[in-house]
Amino acid sequence: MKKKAIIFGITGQDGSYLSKFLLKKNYIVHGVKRRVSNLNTERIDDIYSEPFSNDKNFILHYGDLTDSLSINHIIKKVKPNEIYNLAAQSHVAVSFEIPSYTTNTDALGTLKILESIKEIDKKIKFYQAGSSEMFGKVVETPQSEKTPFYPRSPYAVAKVYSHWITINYRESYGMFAANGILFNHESPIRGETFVTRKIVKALCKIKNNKQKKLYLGNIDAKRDWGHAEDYVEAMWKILQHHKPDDFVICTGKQYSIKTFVNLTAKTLKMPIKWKGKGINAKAFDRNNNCIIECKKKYFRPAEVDSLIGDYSKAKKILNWKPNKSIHDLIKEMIDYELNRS
Ligand code: NAP
Ligand code: F7E
Repeated sequence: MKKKAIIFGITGQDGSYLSKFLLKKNYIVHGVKRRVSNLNTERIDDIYSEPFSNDKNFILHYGDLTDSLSINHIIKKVKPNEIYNLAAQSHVAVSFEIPSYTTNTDALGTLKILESIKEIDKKIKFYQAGSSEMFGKVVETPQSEKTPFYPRSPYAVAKVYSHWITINYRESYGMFAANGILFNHESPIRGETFVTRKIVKALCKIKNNKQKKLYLGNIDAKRDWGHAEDYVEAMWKILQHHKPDDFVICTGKQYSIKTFVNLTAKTLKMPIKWKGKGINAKAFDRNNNCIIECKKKYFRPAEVDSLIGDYSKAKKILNWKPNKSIHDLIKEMIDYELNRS
């Protein structure tokens, strides 16, 4: 019998990569999408054609993490073996503007799924999409499963709740409920307002004379960036382990936003020169035109300055490691962007 999985957040970056990964593993994938006024299935539309799937293997349902009835109904109807909770208001900066909605979705949404599993069938395995943002103002470097959390945004606080409620349901009710603590992961289909996609898209346009300037926020922040394709494999491995546990997933390498800009410009063969520091930093092209500036509106009320993870537990127990480097990632993102325009 084929395994059945439900993915909440099917229309997002990870939902798309995970669907394709599970379909290749011969799963029947049920995705939960929300009703929106514009089409939101662009990232998964190609799944309906070869080599992935057909209408029998890939089934979409309307639902919303703020609506327990829809969650309950879908889980009861599908009776899945595994549930992946990837749904979230996932933008950290936006979470400062809509903290209540972010909490409702990113914290209480997780609780609603766990309650439904408890009520319907405690044998259903559950994966929670935790985040390195939970480490926030880091208390140790690099960050591992043992590092205490210090969340710095409504988003991160909500994810800490989800992390602990997942552990609580595992310990209280013997459920297979596991957390991934994933560091930033990107791809050509990353949301366009996250910094990597924003940089790649803008520099490609600037190179082709379709845009004059890119505005950024804090370019001194540092992140541990991996590729989404590698990270969805880790999600699946976490649920195949013989016992539910929590795992940090990362590359163990760190770059600043400024370095990400420089690497992208270098790959595009666009020499740039920086002048000034902090919010006054500006980048100039070979003709001395200013092509990058910083704007206050892209700075956050509280910043996470530096994240770098340690994935040795995942390597040892799950035999997982990242395959794609930041250079592979940037090259892939650029190729996708240039082919679109
Ligand atoms: P994403 O591209 O923003 O996708 C989020 C998904 O959640 C979308 O399908 C979105 O639907 C859906 N969603 C939002 N609010 C919802 C609601 N109220 N009810 C149901 N669905 C809702 O995020 P991602 O990068 O794929 O990340 C997947 C998960 O991993 C998220 O939980 C994120 O917080 C977490 N995470 C991401 C990273 C990363 O670096 N990518 C790292 C650590 C953790 P629409 O398409 O309709 O908006
Ligand atoms: O910002 C700085 C910004 O929005 C990265 C989400 O997937 O990963 C993501 O959260 C850094 C921050 O990602 C701009 O201040 C500078 O320091 O790409 P980001 P994030 O906040 O790290 C974690 C792991 C998640 O869980 C989240 O769901 O870049 N930055 N200038 C900027 N950021 C943005 N977005 N836009 C700028 O113009």
